Amino acid sequence: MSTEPDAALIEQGRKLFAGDWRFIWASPSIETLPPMAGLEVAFAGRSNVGKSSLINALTGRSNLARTSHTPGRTQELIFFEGPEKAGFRLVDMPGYGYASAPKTKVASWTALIHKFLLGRATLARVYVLIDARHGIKDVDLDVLKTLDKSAVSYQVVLTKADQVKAGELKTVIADTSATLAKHPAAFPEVLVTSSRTGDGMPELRAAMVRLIEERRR
Ligand SMILES: Nc1nc2c(ncn2[C@@H]2O[C@H](COP(=O)(O)OP(=O)(O)O)[C@@H](O)[C@H]2O)c(=O)[nH]1
Ligand SMILES: [Mg+2]
Repeated sequence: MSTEPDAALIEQGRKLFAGDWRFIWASPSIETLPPMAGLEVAFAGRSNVGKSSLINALTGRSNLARTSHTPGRTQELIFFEGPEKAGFRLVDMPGYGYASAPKTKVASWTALIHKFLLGRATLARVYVLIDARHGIKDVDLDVLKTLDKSAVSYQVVLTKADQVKAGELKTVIADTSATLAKHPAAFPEVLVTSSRTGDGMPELRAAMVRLIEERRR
């Protein structure tokens, strides 16, 4: 399956994300999730990988999702809703792999992340964000394993592509693709993005339009 979007999808994606996006809900626990409705797309990844920045870049809003220089700040699932009448939401997930947090806290966030990924019927896709400077780490593999067990389609998105040289980027794409080849449930293609330059945003928006269309057929 090709994920190369055509011009019409790119334009629909631009329109969808140019609309009015707003914060609707924050859940610190699995018991306090919003009622299931519409479609949800979640962004998962280590603390500081660029999840909140990506949501801001997608929606063209500088401060919809709160970004942070201090890793481990977002400990809740944060829901944003778009202009689509039938309901389309983005979910900013708590970061995992935050080494300096207390162990019990890390355990409870990890449980929250894994429970959400496994048990949410409205969750249509998960984008697993990987820092282009670092590639896939062991904590990321744990999340990929959980996703393999879930019914959710998932894809890896490299972030901060502006921070690496073209040659290094090629290597990290090849290494990431090789890892994904061992995860048949994952999209084989890796999306390359930079929230700073906007690279990859049109393609990512188009991919979500395609997902919405597939689900409504
Ligand atoms: N150079 C660069 N920095 C980025 C990019 N995306 C995020 N950052 C920075 O990385 C840090 C963490 O970003 P944030 O979105 O809060 O990460 P989160 O913890 O995954 O939500 C912030 O200082 C951002 O400015 C990017 O595409 N390029
Ligand atoms: Mg964040």
